[in-house]
Amino acid sequence: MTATQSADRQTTVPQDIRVGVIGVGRMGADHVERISRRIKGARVSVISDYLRETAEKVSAAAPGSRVVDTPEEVISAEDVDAVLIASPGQFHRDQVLAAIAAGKPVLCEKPLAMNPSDAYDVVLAEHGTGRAYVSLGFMRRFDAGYGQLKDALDAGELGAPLILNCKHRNADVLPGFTNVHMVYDSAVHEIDAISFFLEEPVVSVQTLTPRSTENAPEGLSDPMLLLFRTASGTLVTDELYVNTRSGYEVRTELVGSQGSATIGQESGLVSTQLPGGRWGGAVPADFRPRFLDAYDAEVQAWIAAVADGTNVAVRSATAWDGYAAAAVCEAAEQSLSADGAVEITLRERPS
Ligand code: ISE
Repeated sequence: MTATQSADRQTTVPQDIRVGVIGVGRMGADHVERISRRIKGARVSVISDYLRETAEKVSAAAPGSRVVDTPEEVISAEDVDAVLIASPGQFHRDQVLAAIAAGKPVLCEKPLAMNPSDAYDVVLAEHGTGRAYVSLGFMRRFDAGYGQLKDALDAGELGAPLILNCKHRNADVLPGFTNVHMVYDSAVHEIDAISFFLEEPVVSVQTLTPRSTENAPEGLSDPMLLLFRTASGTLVTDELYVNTRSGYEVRTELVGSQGSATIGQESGLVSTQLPGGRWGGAVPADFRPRFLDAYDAEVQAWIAAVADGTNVAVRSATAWDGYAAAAVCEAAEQSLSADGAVEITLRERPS
């Protein structure tokens, strides 16, 4: 949306923000359905996917949307006010840069880029415009439990944070998932959680690989343990296990000097009716049902920020967060073949 369009909106009846969506695989299709059915103040206007057939199918369920052939056409379309990117990570840098150049707010699924240098290009490009354009899809920032833990920390209820323990388990992952994805696709959520909860940089990371599960494909180190140290000396553990074959579990425990708090142990319905007299409840199959409310809240907050011209919601991850996460991911990846911890030095943060 241009500045004039934004000013017009304040004097005329509010119109829906027209969102162009790039990439409608698993996550992109989920966002199209969210914007079409659950989000207020927005609609999907233009869609592209490298599989045209997939785009057509998703568009058919999004009233008023049309399909174009390329991401560039989505970004430049007259009927697109804001861009949502859910293509594979290696395309994010160029697509986000194109959205910034077109003066359109963009919500990009994580990661921002596959290396810190590419991510820093985005930080500089956005900074050069003098405006905020980039929101990053770290949806956990909008999860109710994450919000409660953050509020407790900020209110000083737990004292000084000493240790943050994270567990991240997936039933399975998509074919072709490698150690690089393990870091840039999965651990990146906990890396952003460090920025969100502790608001300080990570200065070193060590990646440890125990014996792998027989469920993992050849060459994948699963589980994987990452150990981070922050600038003030807080330690963070991240236990990743992405082929459990059971369900989706994300747990976070903050050990503070005045008390500890745990989130992510939602049990939902616990039943004693299971065969054999056992008791149990349901574990979500993957991250979409588990974080449905968080995704909805994230996209709704983004649309509200686009509508009011600020473009980036208050709790959202920014381009800088994406750069900082990429720098830590690179070090975590290097640590896979290094002896011990790898140090991280961030580049200058533009004021
Ligand atoms: C996936 O891309 C996600 O973002 C999920 O939240 C995460 O749990 C999973 O490990 C990733 O592959």
